[in-house]
Amino acid sequence: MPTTAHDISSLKPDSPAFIALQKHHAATTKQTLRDLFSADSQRFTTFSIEAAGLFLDYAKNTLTTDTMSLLYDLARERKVEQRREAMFIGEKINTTEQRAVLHTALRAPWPPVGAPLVIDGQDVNADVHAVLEQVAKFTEAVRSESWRGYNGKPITDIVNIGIGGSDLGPKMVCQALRPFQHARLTMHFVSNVDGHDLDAVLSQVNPASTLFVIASKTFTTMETMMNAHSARTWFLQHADGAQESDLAHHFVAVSTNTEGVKAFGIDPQNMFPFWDWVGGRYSVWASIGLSVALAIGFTQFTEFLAGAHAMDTHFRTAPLAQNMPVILALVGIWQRNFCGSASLSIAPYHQDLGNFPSYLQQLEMESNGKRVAIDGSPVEIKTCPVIWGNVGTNGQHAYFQLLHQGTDITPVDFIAALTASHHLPGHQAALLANCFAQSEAFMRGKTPDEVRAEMQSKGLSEAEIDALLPHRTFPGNRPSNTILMEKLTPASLGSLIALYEHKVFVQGVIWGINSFDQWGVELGKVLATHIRDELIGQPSPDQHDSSTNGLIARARAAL
Ligand code: G6Q
Repeated sequence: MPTTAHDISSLKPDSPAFIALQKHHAATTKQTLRDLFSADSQRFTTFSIEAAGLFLDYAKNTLTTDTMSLLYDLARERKVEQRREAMFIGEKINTTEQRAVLHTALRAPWPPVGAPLVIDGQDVNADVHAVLEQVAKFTEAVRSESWRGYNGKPITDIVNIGIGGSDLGPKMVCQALRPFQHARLTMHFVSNVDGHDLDAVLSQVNPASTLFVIASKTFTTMETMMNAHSARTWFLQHADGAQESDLAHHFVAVSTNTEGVKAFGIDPQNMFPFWDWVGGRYSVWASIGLSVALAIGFTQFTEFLAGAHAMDTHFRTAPLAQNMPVILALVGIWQRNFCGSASLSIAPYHQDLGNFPSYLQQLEMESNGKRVAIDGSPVEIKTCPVIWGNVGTNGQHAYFQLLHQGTDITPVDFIAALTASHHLPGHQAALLANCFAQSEAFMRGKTPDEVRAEMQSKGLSEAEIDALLPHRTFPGNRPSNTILMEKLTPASLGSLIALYEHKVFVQGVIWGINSFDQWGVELGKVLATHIRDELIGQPSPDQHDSSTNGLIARARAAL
């Protein structure tokens, strides 16, 4: 049975499952990864799982089968299975906004299997299908050149204007699926209110063959509206002889706000709607994915959705102990709440996943960066760690030093595709070798004895060895997960994103927080408005401290 969201309090340190895990941690803290691997030749088999086209190896974490079974007890105590079902059937689990959370419905097959999903009297599956048809028609028209610019030129450049959830998803996915992209189309993404962002793109494109996709759930976000208005003005100034009516060939909108879209001057026929039950950071599957569908075509877009759906089905049906998102989440809980890790580094060993760490940064930190539980009580344990990272091998030549020898232990998620999308000989083996070598080195480290023997074999004197020994020793015992896919395709990417979405969900349930609101982001949306008015109008020094007043004064003198 699903639970109602209201009865969810925060995870308390005196919960029986939490106490059992604490005791277990205290009793096993001396265990090292080296010991665990030496003691069990089957460790890789025991602590790995395959699902929906992905393979997860979590053997390089300081945990045992006892740890996992205590973590499954915790998941059961926190009613993960019931809450999971509550999400899938459309209960309003986003309680602070009274909304259902149904990104899974965006990738459900059509026609729907089983009973229709009805939210507030609306058939969700039918709505989703209708918008997907609209997306299919439009993307086909642009790609086949039947949709053209105002003077008959085919579209060559697509500029997605949006920020946060209306930018990070489509940008990350378009980059990741670069090899699947239409040869004629170049994708651009503008998000920052800093005019340098839009300016850099406008300087590269021809207005007559450019399509602007204004992506904003609310259609009120300051950055997006300012960029959209500037793009509109630029178009009218730079497209030879273009009239207001020509804008219809070059501006389309993705939004839930029909009135706002109309007020901007975009015909609602050129608007791709979505719904308030789709959170911004979960919206790449909805019409916010329009830029993705334009880039890779609708058929491959449906493969992307199908990949996510395969992970949804696995997540919804697999028992806890055979459930990849649940396991990834629980390993994260172990690292965060028992081993004390404050951050998680994401290391995709795939250049096309370059934007994946910042995508995950929003997904995890905006969802689970919370300090009160669903019932309003303060949480008493740590919630979301800091998420950060960059592609391998680049990170190895920069911050991996800290991961190997720094004073904090930072778990790493390595992500790699076994097969490359290019044909350059040698590169893929070198890339994967680096990926596996790093996780092995984090796990094993290098003992003083090993370092001494190594230096002795190189003929260093004992004095030199003694001086260098502490610097060249690696403590090891540093945890990591490795996620592998056969190849980075629309389907495997869909599955990968859904894996992390569900991981975030499970962790939110365990901590007892609402993963689907974002009051901190909402705060940011209003904070700057007053100061902007003061920068360009009358200052109000009595509203601020001396530092803020000083900064405002300096900017006023320059603007
Ligand atoms: C995502 C957040 C946030 C949002 C942006 C853009 O979950 O709510 O990142 O996506 O602030 O909002 P709009 O799409 O409304 O412009």
